[in-house]
Amino acid sequence: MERTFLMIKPDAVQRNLIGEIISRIERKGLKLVGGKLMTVPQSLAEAHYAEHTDKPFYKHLISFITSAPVFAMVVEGEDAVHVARHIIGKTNPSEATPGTIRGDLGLTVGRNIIHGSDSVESANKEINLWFNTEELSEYTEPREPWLYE
Ligand code: IDP
Ligand code: MG
Repeated sequence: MERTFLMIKPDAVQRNLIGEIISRIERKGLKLVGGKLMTVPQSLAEAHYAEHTDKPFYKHLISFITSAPVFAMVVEGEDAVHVARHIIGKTNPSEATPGTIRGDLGLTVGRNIIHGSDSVESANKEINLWFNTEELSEYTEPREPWLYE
């Protein structure tokens, strides 16, 4: 089983979309193993988006992510990193396929609803950055035999 890090961004929290988004993740079959509403400290935002330091949108990105609470999550499932990115959709919501979270709920790249780790390596890094091990739960869901062979 694979784990990935997801973060519902301030725009979606302010638009009361937490329930809608978690519902899509649950219905897909991914298991929530950690979750918290939090205001992101500047240092965490900078560490999380370190790869984008040189991008023209970096300053706006950091001020947006720290501007209001986010809902950070860890989800688990087979091929979870890829599956989550797939249901999230393309970075720019105006190009994201309808049926995806960004394709259905967003309009512009600067307000694109949700973050999802882009590889197993970044997922592990981001999970460690955002969560302590005691904040993550291991449990079995009764639906699992109906999701996996
Ligand atoms: P991703 O979130 O789909 O992995 P990245 O390229 O890693 O996309 O960019 C990180 C975040 O930076 C995006 O989710 C979006 O919030 C923001 N971003 C990316 N490109 C642009 C842009 O061209 N203008 C404004 N914000 C951008
Ligand atoms: Mg990315």
